[in-house]
Amino acid sequence: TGAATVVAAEAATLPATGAATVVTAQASALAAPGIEDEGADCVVPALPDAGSLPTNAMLPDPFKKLNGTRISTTSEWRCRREEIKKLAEKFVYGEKPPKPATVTGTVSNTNITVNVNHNGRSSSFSAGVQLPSGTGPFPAVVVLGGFGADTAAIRAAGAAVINYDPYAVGREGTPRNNKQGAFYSIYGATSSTGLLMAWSWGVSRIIDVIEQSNGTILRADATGVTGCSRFGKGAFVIGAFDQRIALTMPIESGSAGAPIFRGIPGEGAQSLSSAYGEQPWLGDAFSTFTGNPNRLPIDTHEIVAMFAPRGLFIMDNPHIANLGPRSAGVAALGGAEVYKALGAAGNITYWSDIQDGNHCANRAEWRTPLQQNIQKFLVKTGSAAGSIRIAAKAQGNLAQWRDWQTPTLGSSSDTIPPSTPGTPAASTVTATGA
Ligand code: MCU
Repeated sequence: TGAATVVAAEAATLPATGAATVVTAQASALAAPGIEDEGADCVVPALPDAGSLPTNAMLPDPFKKLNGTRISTTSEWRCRREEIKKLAEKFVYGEKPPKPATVTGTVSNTNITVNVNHNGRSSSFSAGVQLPSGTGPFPAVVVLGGFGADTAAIRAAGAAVINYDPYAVGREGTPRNNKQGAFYSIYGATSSTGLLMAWSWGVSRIIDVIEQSNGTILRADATGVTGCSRFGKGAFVIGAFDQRIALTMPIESGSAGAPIFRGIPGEGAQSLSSAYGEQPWLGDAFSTFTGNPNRLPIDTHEIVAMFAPRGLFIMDNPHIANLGPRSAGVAALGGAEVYKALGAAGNITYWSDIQDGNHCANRAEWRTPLQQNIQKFLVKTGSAAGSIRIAAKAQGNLAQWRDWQTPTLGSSSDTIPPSTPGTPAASTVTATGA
């Protein structure tokens, strides 16, 4: 793992006393780990088979490990998160392959090119760049699809806009057995991975190219992502599955995005079978859950939890029931419990308190929190605390959806065995996840 991880892990081991520690905890809470998947080295037990999943009408306990015990320290979250990631890949979105053998490309003031080679196959795509005023290198927000996101506000806040065409990486309008786009050119047209995860892979490769560039135009440690509607679903999955993304801002994502799957039927949102069938957004394996989400071993509150402690600003529209705003609010409330347990409650914002009911409208209410989030997580000059701000008409009750309580997690040092001669120092053990 990289140096940034070590810093975060060491900060988390400091005793939780005194004002100085609060500052340290805040600094640690802000740090994105700097690698795509911090828990890649975790040993995850065998996942359940689709056929043997129990029915559970409640949201699964995000703190409960596959072995049945609950995590009790913050350091255990890293590998519990990896379990959630693997479950989400297996049952919801399809697998996201790790970084391909070769990724090359260029970053200019106007364009990013990406070339990928893997197992004898290759593909390429590009994305437009619009810089803000001022002197770089700049942070950047990847904007999917070009509508719904306030790109003027993003640039005015000091971040570049990367205009990403998700369809270049995973096309819509194709049958599940003939998926197309740069991802499927590499991993095959019959890959069971859905479009949302393919889009996620594409953004990860853009970040690879930024990391490999000379760093004079765009900063690799300050990437955000946003998009509205189907591209809100995309932004949600993209941010969840790449921990280099410091700020994720999904807008009005609807079914297959933020809303808890278990809440969608009761709320009358776009049905799971409709969302599954409309486009191959979700992975093929989700087909077995479209009639009954209660057998899912995870739900989207745990996808929200995968972001913790990174920046997450979910924007939602309470005026369109088809979007499942009540279910999205419950996902935020449930995921926020993990943020709380990690001491990062101020890093998540959910906002559906808006006037204009038009889908993907440009909204005055979101401009200030959008810019505050960009300044805090990307420009790194701000410190505004996030908040959960759910419109009265879309209030959900987390208590009705859970049968678990949020633990007080001990500091990481609780799990570190006393060091013995010849073994690595305690902080090193923590940082490598042992
Ligand atoms: C909310 O996102 C989708 C919705 O899931 C689809 O059913 C509909 O066709 O398109 C929405 C969208 O992407 O609108 C721009």
